[in-house]
This record gives sequence, structure tokens and C-alpha cells, in this order.
Amino acid sequence: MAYFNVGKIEYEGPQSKNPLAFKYYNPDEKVMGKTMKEHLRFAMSYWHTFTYGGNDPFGGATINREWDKTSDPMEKAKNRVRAAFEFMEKCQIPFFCFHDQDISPRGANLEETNKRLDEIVAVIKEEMARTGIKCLWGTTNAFGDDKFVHGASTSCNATVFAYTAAQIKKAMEITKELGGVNYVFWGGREGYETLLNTDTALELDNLARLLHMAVDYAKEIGFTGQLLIEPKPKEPTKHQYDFDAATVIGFLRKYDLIDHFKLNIEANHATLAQHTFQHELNISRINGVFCSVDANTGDPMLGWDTDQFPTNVYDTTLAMYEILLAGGFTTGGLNFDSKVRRGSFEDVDLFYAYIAGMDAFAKGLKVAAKLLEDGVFEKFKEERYASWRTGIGKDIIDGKVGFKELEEYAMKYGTTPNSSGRQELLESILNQYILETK
Ligand code: XUL
Ligand code: CO
Repeated sequence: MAYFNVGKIEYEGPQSKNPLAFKYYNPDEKVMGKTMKEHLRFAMSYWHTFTYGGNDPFGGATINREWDKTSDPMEKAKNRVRAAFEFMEKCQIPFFCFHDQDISPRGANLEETNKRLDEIVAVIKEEMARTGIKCLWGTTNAFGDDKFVHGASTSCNATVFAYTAAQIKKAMEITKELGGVNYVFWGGREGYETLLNTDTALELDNLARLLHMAVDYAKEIGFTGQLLIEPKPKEPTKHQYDFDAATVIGFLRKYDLIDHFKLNIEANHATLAQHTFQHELNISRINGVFCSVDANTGDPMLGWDTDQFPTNVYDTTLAMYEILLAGGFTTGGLNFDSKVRRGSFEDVDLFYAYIAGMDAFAKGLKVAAKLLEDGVFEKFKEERYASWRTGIGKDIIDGKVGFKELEEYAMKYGTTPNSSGRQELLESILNQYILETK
């Protein structure tokens, strides 16, 4: 049975007026020696696409999906699997990402919850075999349930830490079973509201203890996927421990975890931390921990995580530029951690949303590749930093001089004149590339 009254989405090119066609995403087209499909590694977020009902703090569900129209929770979960794979097949999305709780309803206790997961995982495996669609990453939802009110691994309640570990253990097992190539840790409730009741030192130590246990368990069961941390500065807690890429990198180094984890950078989390998406990708790249992306966008006028589909080509270009500089994706990919607005409640809106996001990144990829091929910014930067390749600059880098020698140098030679940073010129060239790249 088909859930969607829509056929397969095909590439028709920028001239097409068909709303149900790709204008820029041409999966087999080669860019810098790889196909767009290989470069972009698009993934569907199971939660936003298949469990979100349009609820917001002021109103209930506005979205009533065909596959949800049953009161039996397990039947609903199975319907969702079929619908999800039909959707991914039709949109040519090669990967999916999931939380344990998205795919299968919680049972009365952990044992029943795990049994239910096994039952649904079997259905997902059938659909994966039928379609060839793969799992990019799995994760656990250790934030929604009441027990996580004071955190999960950073809870003041040690029994909640134990429960969290048990839930992650199972989620890692099923991610392995589904052939997931990464496993994500986003610390939903790992943060605090007030220091008046919080022991941050113990909580951070405990977060590290949990992550070490995860590393050990992955090894024990032979899960070879990459472990990832997804930074976010706030929401739901006022202060999330994994604030941004730099904070997470410092944490991983302090606790001797840096060799085991890489980062999953989410666009809207970057902007909530008052960074650009490009900045977070850059900091991950230069520290050797870039891996994957949660693609979405926020709204510059709203200070919370709106998880909108990314359509701004300027942003996708700059993001793809950093990703290409990082050498492209290895195990990671572009997961649309994005949801349609609650007013876009028809099934066809899901197609429009994914087409918009996939086209925006495809166009961004092409522009970024052209910018790199032409060496536009890289040549400029090379010139800008030329003083570090010879003379005193080289001596500083080579560790040949200290304060005394530098004082001597400064007294003798003073400084050479600075040259313009040319920001406006570079921004204008960037616009030209965005507008002219075919
Ligand atoms: C929350 C968020 C999560 C993670 C996975 O802001 O981004 O969906 O991606 O738990
Ligand atoms: Co995310």
C-alpha cells in the first residue's frame, strides 16, 4: 500500500516549474570528481518527518498523518516504517537517522521497551533490504521522559544515570544491528537551570564517565561506527554543557575522550550559540573533529530552535565550502534535522520541504566547489598571510625567537604597513559566484 500520492522526485533542472522535481540536486552529476549523491549523503530525520504532529506551546497537533490513524501503538510504529521508507525512496534520500523512541513506543518497563524495539528493528531491516536505504546514525531519547527532569547522565539521581546507560546500551545495539555508521550523543537535559542547586563538577565528571562507558561498550560489541557529540548552547536547559564546538573540544580533551569522538554540527544550534554555522564547521575542521551535519536553519528574529528547512543558498554555500575544505564527508552526512511549519500540514508539504533543502545544498555544493577550484578565497588568504612564510614570521613559527629577539627586531625595523582586508570585495565576489554558477 502507498501512503503518498506522489511519484518519485526526479531532477529536471533549474528551468523546471514542476514543484515536485529537483532543480539543482542531480544525484549522478559529478562535482570535483564525486557525484552529488556521494558528496551530500542526505539523511531523513525520523522524528521531525514521521512523529511530529505540529504541536507548539500554544496548541496541539495540526498534522494528522494517514499512517498514524490507528490506536494500536505497535501497528502505528510499523505503518510509520513503511511510510518512512516509501518517502525516502520517492525523495531519493539514501540515509535515515533515528532516536530509539521515534521508531518504537515505550513499554511499561525497560524490558518491554527493548522487546518492542526489536520487533520494529526487524521491520526496518526488511525495508532497508528492499530499498537499499542505510542508517546514518542512531541515538537515544534521554530527555523526553519525566525521569530525566534533572538530567540523564548529569542527573543528581544516580539511578537515572543507570537507566540512561541502559537505554544507550540498547540504542547502540540496535544502531549496530541496522548498520549505522555513526552514533550521536545530544545531551537533551545535560545542563542546568541554576547553580544554587547544581554541582557542575560532579555532573561534568559523570557525563565523561558515561561517554567512557559508551566507548568501552562499542568496542565490546564491535560497533565500529563513529561516536559523535552534537553541541547546543541552550534549550531545553538554560545552560547546556555541550555549548558549542569549542566547549565540547575542551571537554573531550580534559577527559581524554578526544580520540573517540567527533562532532555533529547543527546549523540552528550554531546560531543559538551566536556563531555562524560556518564558524562551528570551521572550528570542528581545524581541530580534526568534523564529521556530520544536522541541516536546518533558525529564524534570525526568534531565539529558539525552530528547526526550519534550510533554503538560504548563501548559508549552504558557506557550509559546503567548509565541508569541502574538511575533505568532504566520510561517515557523516547531511541529516535534515528540520520540520515543516505547523501550518504546512499536508503530506505533500514534506516533499516540498525536502526538495527545497536538498536543492539548496546541491546549489551550495556547486558554488563552493567553483570557489575552491578557482582558489578565490584561498589565494587571497595565502597572500594575506604571506608574512608568515619568510623572515621574522617564519622564525616565530619555527620557534627560533622569543620576546627578547622580537623586541630587538621591533626596535630595529618597526612594522611594515598593513594592507586592506577587502571584505566587501570578497563578499561581492561571493555573490557573483552564487548568482552565476550553473
Ligand atoms: C535537538 C536536536 C536533536 C538531536 C538528536 O535540538 O537537534 O534532535 O539531533 O537528539
Ligand atoms: Co540535531
